[in-house]
Amino acid sequence: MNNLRNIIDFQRHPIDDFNSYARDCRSELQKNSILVLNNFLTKEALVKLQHEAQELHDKAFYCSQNHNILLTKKNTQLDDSHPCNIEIISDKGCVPHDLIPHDSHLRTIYNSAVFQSFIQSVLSLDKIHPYADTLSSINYNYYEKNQQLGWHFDNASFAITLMIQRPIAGGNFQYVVDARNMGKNTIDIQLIDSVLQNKHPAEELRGEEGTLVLFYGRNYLHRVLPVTSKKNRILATLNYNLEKNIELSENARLTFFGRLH
Ligand SMILES: O=C(O)CCC(=O)C(=O)O
Ligand SMILES: [Fe+2]
Repeated sequence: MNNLRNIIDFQRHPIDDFNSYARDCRSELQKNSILVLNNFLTKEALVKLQHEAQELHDKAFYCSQNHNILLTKKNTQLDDSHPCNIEIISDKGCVPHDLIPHDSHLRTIYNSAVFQSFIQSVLSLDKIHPYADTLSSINYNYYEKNQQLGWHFDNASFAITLMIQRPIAGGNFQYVVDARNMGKNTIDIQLIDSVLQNKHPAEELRGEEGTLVLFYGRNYLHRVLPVTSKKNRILATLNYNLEKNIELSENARLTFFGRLH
C-alpha cells in the first residue's frame, strides 16, 4: 500500500510534527549545515526501492564529463590552473523522472504534502516546487566500480538525497562547508584551493541505506569518492525548486540524461 506511513518510519521521524520535530531538524541543519536522518525509510520500503532501482539499472544513461567546481564554462579571464577552472572528473549513471514507475514510493514521498511541508519548515521556505521538465524531479543515480562525482557546487540551492544501496567499499560523500555563500555572493578561493590539493580535511559521511540527507549544495563544496567494490552505489535524489515552472538547463539535461524530453 502506498501510504506514506508505510514508507517513512514515522516512529523515528515524525515529519508531520511541524512544531517540535521540524524545529529540531531545522536547528540541526543550522548547527551542522547538513541534516542526516538515519533509517528514514521503513525496511519494507527500502527493499522495494532497492528492487526498483535494480530493475531500472539497464535504463541508466552513463555520462563521463569533465567540469569545473562551479559547473560553468571555463573562465577565460583566469588561468587554467585557477581553482575555478581546474578540470574535475565525474562519471555516473542516471535514470530520469519519466522512467520512475507511477506507483514508486519515491513519487509518493516526492508528491506528499506532508513531506513537502516538512522540507519547507526545515528550510524556512514558503513553498517548494517540482521541476517543470519531465526528467529532473526524481532521479536514481548509479555509481559503478571506479565511478565518482568530483568536487562541485550544485546549481540548485538545496539537495535531498536518499541512500538506496551502499557499495561495499568507497563511495563516501565528502563536503566542506562555508566555501561559498551565494546570498552574500562570496567564494573562498583559498579554502577551495587547499581542498582541491587535498590539504584541507573534508567532512565525510558513509551514508547508510535508507538515510535521507538534506544539504545546501550550492554553498558548499562536495563530492562522492570513487566506488571501489563491484557492488554499486545507488542514490535517489528528490529535486525541488524555490520557484514555479523551472526547467533544468538544456545543457545539463543533455549531459546527465542524454536527452531533453
Ligand atoms: O551522491 C551524492 O551523495 C551526492 C550527489 C550530488 O552531489 C549531486 O548529484 O549533485
Ligand atoms: Fe551535488
